[in-house]
Amino acid sequence: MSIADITSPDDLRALPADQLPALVEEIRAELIATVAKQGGHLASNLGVVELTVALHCVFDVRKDIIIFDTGHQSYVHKMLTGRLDAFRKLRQADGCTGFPNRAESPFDHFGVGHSGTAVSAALGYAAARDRTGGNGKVVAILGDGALGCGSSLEAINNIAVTTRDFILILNDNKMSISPNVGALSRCLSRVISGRSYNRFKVFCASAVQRIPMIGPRLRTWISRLDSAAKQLFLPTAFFEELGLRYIGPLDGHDLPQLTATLRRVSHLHGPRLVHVLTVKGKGCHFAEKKPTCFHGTAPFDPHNGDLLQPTPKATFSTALGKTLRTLHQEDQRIVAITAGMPEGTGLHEFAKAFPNAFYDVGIAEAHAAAFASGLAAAGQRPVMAVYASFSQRAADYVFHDACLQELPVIFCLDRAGVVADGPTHHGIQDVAFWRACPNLAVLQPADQDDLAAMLRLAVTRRHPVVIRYPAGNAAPVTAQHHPLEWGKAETLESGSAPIALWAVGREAAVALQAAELLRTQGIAITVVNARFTIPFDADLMRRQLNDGMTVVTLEDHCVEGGFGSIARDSLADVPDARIVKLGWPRAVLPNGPVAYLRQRFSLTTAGIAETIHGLLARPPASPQSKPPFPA
Ligand SMILES: Cc1ncc(C[n+]2csc(CCOP(=O)(O)OP(=O)(O)O)c2C)c(N)n1
Repeated sequence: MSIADITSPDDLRALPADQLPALVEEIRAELIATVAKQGGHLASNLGVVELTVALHCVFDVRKDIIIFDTGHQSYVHKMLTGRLDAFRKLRQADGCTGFPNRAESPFDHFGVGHSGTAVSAALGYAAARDRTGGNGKVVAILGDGALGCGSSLEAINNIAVTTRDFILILNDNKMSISPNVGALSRCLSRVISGRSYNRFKVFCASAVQRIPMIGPRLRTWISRLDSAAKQLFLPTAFFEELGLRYIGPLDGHDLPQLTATLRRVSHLHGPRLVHVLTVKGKGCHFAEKKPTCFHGTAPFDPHNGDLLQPTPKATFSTALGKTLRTLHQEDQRIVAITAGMPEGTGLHEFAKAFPNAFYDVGIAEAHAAAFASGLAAAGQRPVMAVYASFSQRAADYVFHDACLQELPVIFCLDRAGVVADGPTHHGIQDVAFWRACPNLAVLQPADQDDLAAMLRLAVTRRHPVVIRYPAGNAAPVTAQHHPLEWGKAETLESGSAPIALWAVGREAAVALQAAELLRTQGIAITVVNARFTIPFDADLMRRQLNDGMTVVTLEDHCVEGGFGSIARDSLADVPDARIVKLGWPRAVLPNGPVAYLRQRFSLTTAGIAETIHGLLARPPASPQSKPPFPA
């Protein structure tokens, strides 16, 4: 039987054990072929092939609950639950999403994407089962990186007081996206010695048994010492003190042992933790060698791992890393912080150059924000870089720790905008929260030069600043920017048509293309690079509105609560003000690549030009000679 014949979890459970190794190989080949074509998460999935097969052999997802933390490692689960065809179209509009998704399959028991939610959600399932007298098993699969999330630890702290039947699988590959960090990670690495301990234990037991007369008695005595010895060699104490029975460490690539142990564990009672050791990228030479690069990847050549399209040289992430290195040389109080994303945020080179000024706190955005605030309170100049979507974890900390106390922390939010990974990862909601935070400025650069100038300006300020920018190309949008002035926008093009297109951040590149297209159609619009979202250049926009212009705001953010909303609210006193907001709807966006989504929501160059044509066809707004209310 091949993977294509597995159309439901029952097919796998019916498969004779001797056919499983071939299936495992086939799954690995499917993973490599699909991710090579569509991009996605490779190394983590290659690491959990045997584990996922074993889980599906032992547990029945029709009645048992399996919840993956973060969910980037759920591809094998998708294949084994009747979604092979959809998986082959991973992240496409008509294919699978990249994460477990309740709308996609009844076997995706909980939607995930951000780390540190699985144990809580699974515990919710277990509590509901206990309340309703059910008997299904509940299993959470947590990576060693996500174990360090505050939310995971909060949930683990709650297991033993909430339920008497819970299985936590710790998938320990010693890696987060980069090598794992923190004291817990060090505690887990004692397992290396744990393996020696297991070998030593087996050796002692058989040697002692052979000693005539006292051998058997000595053996009983030794087994009493065993649990004490285990505490020395294995990370048992930590989990057992929290009320979880520790089982392991298991070789996560030994399918028969994994299946047999999980079967035994499924019949035990009480909260239990199964510690499984896996290798990130297992079975694929380039992914094993470079697990960080192949954690999440763009399409590549499946034979050697070479990326099919070179990544743009100028990205906002590289610009951040480069500018911060220069700034740190000028002012050593400038330190950099990330939450498990040194490569993704472009801080890895900074980390290499200035290890004493760099902190990777693990997947702990909230802690990172409070930590940065503490550094700022003590006179340092912290710059914290995380992805916009994950920064939402830290929202209260930004408010409570940085904003209320007016501490000069710079929060750099990468991947701000729609991304390839779907709704859990789009960075399109955060401005709606930042706008309510006192003392907080929000800046959005159009390109790498704008970002560098913004960082330089931000480090001179005495309050918190958010600088947010998208993934990808940050090549200059203009040969020469106007010097950056606090709260001021930059007019990139002035036109005769009564339309001012205010582009936010990188949307400036799209706005300029739309202006170019309109010019070929005989329409010359004005294009403004907003630069500042809070405080934005209300004076300039007011003048344009008073001149009878229609302002079109364009942002890679949800239109509700974004720049357009801020502008409209601020200028609500301008009579007949025409501000048209372009951006993403307040909705769960469908699956699909960024280009597809832009097409679907008319945010392409052509779509924007068409909207502007529609606006020009309406009767003009009446110009105001002076503002109706005193400013
Ligand atoms: C709150 C949050 N922060 C950051 C990320 C980005 N991220 C995705 S996977 C990952 C590493 C997870 O490591 P681990 O749990 O050990 O899983 P592995 O990939 O090693 O299997 C990170 C940091 C995220 N998904 N959610």
